[in-house]
Amino acid sequence: MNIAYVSIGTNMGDRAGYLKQAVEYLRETDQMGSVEMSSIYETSPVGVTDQADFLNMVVRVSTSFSSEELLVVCQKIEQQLGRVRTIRWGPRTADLDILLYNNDMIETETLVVPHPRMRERAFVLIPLMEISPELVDPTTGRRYEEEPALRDGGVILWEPTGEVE
Ligand code: GSY
Repeated sequence: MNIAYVSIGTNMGDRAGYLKQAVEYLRETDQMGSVEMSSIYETSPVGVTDQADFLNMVVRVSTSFSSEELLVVCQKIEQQLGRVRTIRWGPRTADLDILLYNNDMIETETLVVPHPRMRERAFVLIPLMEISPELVDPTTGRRYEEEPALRDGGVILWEPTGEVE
């Protein structure tokens, strides 16, 4: 089995509902083993800042899918949750980004892993460190726990883990 980490974010409509449904879809997918969730955090928007606050979480999945197959699964779930790509960096019903896939470094036309911006994003690092504080970035060899962005503001615990079922 492979171990992958996926970041899920939403800032439209029933935000908690979209997160719960995304986790449910992952759990229902064939070739997906365990799906372990972080808590849910409310986070200030990064990039385009003039938009609604997000809810963010990270899940750790065990899967027999390849990284490219997992990407297709994530994109399908985004579509099932009604995502329409309009403004880049703009509001969205659900965004599923593969952060890590085993200890692999992947660079294809469709997928870059580790996610190229994850080390700069507190809304990714905080839930990621909640699940797996020991993780080391395969490109830098540094522990994510040491990343300065981990101490950026704008990330508030919204619903502790265990309450999403
Ligand atoms: O890359 C994910 C989408 N996204 C987010 C997000 O999920 N959370 C926050 N806080 N800001 C974001 N900006 C973008 S784009």
